[in-house]
Amino acid sequence: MRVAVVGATGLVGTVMLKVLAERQFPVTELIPVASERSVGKKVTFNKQEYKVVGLAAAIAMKPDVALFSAGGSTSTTWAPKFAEAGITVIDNSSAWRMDPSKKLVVPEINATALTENDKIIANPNCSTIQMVVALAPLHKKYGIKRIVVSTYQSITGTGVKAVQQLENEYNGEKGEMAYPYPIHKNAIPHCDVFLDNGYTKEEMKLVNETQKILDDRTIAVTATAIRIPVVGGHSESVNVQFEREFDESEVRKLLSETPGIKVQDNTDTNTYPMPIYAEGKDEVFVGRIRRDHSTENALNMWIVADNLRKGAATNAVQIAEYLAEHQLIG
Ligand code: 2RA
Repeated sequence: MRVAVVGATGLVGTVMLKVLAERQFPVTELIPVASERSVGKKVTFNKQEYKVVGLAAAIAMKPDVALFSAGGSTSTTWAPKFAEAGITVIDNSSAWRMDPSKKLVVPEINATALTENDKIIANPNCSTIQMVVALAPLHKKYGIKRIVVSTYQSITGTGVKAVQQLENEYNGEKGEMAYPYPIHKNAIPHCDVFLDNGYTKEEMKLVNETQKILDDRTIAVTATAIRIPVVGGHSESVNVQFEREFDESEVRKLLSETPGIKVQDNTDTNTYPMPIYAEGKDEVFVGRIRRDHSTENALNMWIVADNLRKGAATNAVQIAEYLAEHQLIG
């Protein structure tokens, strides 16, 4: 399979290359793609060096599939050009996620909806992916009525500049700021930009994308997204209320038996998910599972995942794997 990675020199693009190699995706030709200023740079894939090419050159090389993680404006302009050339695009930006004609896919939940006609497929936002992976089996069994989520997000979600800011602050050095405030020893209740409704784009992604992926606009969602000085992954405190009664042991069993979920939950041994241990893994880790006694049919849980892997690169590669396995690409 000829595979293009658009944004190959960025944080997520680099992880996409790593995951493609780790999962032995059948790459016969790798086409690393980046902006004109990066053309000619070299990236390593499967112990081989490849030269970065520009977007137009990549189309001419006729990849079977293109994994995009190069920002919304690049996806808006170039995903249609790749698609028109017959190349299937899996886009990690927010550009196409809420487009009614595009599918927003978490393979464990809704990959079966994909057909050969889907030439631009949207990869959901990282904080959405880990939440819906944990909640989808519970929604199927008990029907979700309402979700209240607070996220504690890794600075890697912002990019290299944020990681550098934390390092500088930790070392007492001055440098470029990715955030309006210090991130070291701080928590910033501001991920992405504020909208007129007082929420941030990140918070509204949790609302809108969750409803689209679970295909249920009646699910009420409210979110607060917080940035914390962590690099291993995003953590989320989720309160979920169901339409129907549930049994806690049945919830644990259901989650434990769901592919992609690892339940880490034992207060006797202080066992619960933490980003420092989730880093570099592809599972969605769930713990602190406990009934919310303040209202009916409600549950609290703590959900952690590596936002660069299952939250972005691995989910995109898993979509490509599904397409390849079902002869929808290649
Ligand atoms: C963030 N989810 O964490 C957003 C984009 N990756 O900043």
